[in-house]
Amino acid sequence: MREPVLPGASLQRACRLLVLFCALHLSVTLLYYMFGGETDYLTELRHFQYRQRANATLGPAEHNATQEPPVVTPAAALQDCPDSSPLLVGPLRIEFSITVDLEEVRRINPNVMDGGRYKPKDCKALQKVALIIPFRKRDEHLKYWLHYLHPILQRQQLDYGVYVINQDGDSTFNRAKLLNIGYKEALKEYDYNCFVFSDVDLIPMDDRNIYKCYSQPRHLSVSMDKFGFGLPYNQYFGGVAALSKQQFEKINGFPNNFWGWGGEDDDIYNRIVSRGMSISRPDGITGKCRMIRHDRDAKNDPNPKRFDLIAHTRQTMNSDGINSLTYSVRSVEKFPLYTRVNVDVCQDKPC
Ligand code: UDH
Ligand code: NGS
Repeated sequence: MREPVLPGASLQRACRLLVLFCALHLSVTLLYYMFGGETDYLTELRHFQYRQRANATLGPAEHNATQEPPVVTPAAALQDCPDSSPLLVGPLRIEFSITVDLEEVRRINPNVMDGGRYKPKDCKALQKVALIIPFRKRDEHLKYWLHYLHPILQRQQLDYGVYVINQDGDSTFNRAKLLNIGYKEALKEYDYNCFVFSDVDLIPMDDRNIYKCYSQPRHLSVSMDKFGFGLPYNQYFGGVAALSKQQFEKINGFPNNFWGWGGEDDDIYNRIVSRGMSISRPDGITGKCRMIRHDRDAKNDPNPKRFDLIAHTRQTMNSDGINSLTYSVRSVEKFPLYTRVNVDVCQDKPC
């Protein structure tokens, strides 16, 4: 005889089946998540969130839909600046009829820090450059230099500092010795690896003429207006030049014994060549620059000994240079756009 089917028993069986089905569904879903079965939607959402974060840290020109998830960059680990700065504009209009107000120069260069220091905010500069200017009583020229050079150097994305080395007193001017002093004094402040030595009255006419160092010593003022936009002679190394720390040390720096005008730049050229290096230069268009016209300065007459001195560079350069430099610093002044180092160059007297 068949047992009667009770309504309570079939309900119980149906419930057991439902619980079994739910458990099965739960375990399949769990396995799917654990072993990579993310839905396309979830993957898309995650990538979208990455892109949102990436775009928030980039400039408008750098937005790129195919970009990889970004690495969040702390200030200390910025990416290197590009080899060629995207901020360069090329040829520049340079004129000396305008009046320069240093307060205004300061206002339009808000990122230049005290003492004339600057470094890019959103990338790590490729070089740390000290700009060294030999100086005495050329304040009007210095205003033009600061007015034109600060914006250029920032567009070149350099980590830089400006050092005006002022020869105190009325001794005979000594350009090369002031440049040596600038090298030493700048290194006391920061770990510079490149040194650009610039006359105060020379302004580049193209910001693609980068004020940085190259694999060979670099001559930057290669196409001056006063020479009809060319070189006065092939070995000319005057005006503006860049040497890395290693290049400068390799030639024992510059001579200290050229008192008065002329020849010290030829001596530097001789040093470079005698140490097996060559001169690197920009092309004649990129290297165009203007000089501020001026009269000969007091206490800087042509040095009658200069021809004899440059005939003996190879013999003198080992004992005359950065290794024999003596001077005394009278004061170091921090101005908003430059650091001024006042020095006694100790002509005819021990320091
Ligand atoms: N310098 C000074 N003060 C001086 C002398 C020179 O600041 O009293 C600096 C300044 O940075 C200058 C550089 O040293 O740009 C070179 O000076 P220089 O006199 O050797 O060279 P420059 O080409 O003049 O400026 C050469 C003589 C110009 C005579 C012009 C006659 N028309
Ligand atoms: C050469 C000088 C260099 C000088 C160059 C340009 O004759 O020091 O002229 O001078 N060498 C000697 O005198 C040995 S400039 O026209 O800029 O005054 O830089």
